[in-house]
Amino acid sequence: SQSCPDGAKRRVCYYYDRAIASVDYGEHHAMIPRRVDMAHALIRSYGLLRDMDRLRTRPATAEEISGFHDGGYVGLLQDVTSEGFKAGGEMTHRAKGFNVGEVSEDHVSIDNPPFAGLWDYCQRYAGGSLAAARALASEEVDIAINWSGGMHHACHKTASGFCYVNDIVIAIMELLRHFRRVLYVDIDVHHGDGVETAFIDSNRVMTVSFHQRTKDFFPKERGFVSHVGVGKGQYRAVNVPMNKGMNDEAYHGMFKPIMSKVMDVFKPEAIVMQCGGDSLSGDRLGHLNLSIAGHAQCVSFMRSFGTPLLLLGGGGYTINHVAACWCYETAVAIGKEINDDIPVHCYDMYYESQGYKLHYPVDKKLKNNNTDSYMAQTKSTVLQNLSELEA
Ligand code: V1S
Ligand code: CA
Ligand code: ZN
Repeated sequence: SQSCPDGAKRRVCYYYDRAIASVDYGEHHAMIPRRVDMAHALIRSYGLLRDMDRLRTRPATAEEISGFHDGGYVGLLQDVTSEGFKAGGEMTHRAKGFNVGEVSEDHVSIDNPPFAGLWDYCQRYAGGSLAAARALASEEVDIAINWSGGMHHACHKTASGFCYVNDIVIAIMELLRHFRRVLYVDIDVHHGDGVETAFIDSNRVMTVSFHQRTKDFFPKERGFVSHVGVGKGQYRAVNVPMNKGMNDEAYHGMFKPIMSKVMDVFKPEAIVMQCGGDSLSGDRLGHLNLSIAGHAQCVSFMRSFGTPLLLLGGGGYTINHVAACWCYETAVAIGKEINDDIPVHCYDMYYESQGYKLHYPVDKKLKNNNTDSYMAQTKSTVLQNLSELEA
């Protein structure tokens, strides 16, 4: 039976491409695209596919991707697939300028490695987000989902933070053809820098990022509360920096009042939400302490406004946690309650450490380093900035 807190059902469409499951960033890389396949397997075994339309589409073309990205950079991404990556050769030199394959200080791990099938991967996840945006613009659906999208760090001519093509910017540009104002909300533990930069001076896109902002945390020097946008975009970039250990209660003490005010002053006609699962408790890279229910409350809160909603993935490095989270959020989008017991399915062994339950416990020993006064100060500054947009 379908039920949901605001009493209204939503028409949901869902994009999934199994070719993404076999994408491999390299042996020790943190990003494991198979987590999207795990989420899909869970979604299917809970029977949720019956409640959504499947969005079948083609990969995004070079032309569509060049709507945001530099032509030379798009050419490089295509060549990584066709020629392979020749270490020490001309290709290495060319790729470095675009931040693909740059060797880090530790000389071991690379954030944006070149790998076989890279261009195909980018085309597929960007194609999903573009098709999702078009489905929302057609007004045939209320919510569109692409868990393989959400690559918020990619810039005009550079890869960054595991992201090569910024499917979010491409989807927002498509939405802007049909909607006057688009709101972007980013609950990934990292700052949504690529999206913020792309629309920094726009009065038609408001970007809001909640993120961990601690010394040296990626991306450095981004996402301060004082970064509010420029020119016509002034006060339309919103940043909510957080310290380690943020729990559900504290997070929602910020998220709900800030997002209510954003909805009030900006009045978006469409919402794009990046649901990175690295803000969950126990993530391998992030240090916040959200439960799956707390993370999903952000989705249900944004859903409750009844504005066309695009849900995207993003980070998430403890793969059983992120797969469980995106499955639960799919159920929230549909408006269906699902059982806490993980059904028997092809990936069920991954959930042994969480007792085969969807909802795993948060870290009770992790201290919340966000003091009441820090929270009050941050919230008050953000709300004050937003008041500048009041008519
Ligand atoms: N934090 C972090 C982190 N960990 C890694 C990493 C780990 C293992 C590898 F094999 C390769 C890389 N890189 C980083 C960060 C980038 C985080 C990107 C998050 C992406 C997202 O979740 O927001 C959206 C999908 N990079 C850095 O901190 C840069 C370095 C400064 C340190 C790490 N080394 C690997 C590169 C340079
Ligand atoms: Ca964020
Ligand atoms: Zn992240």
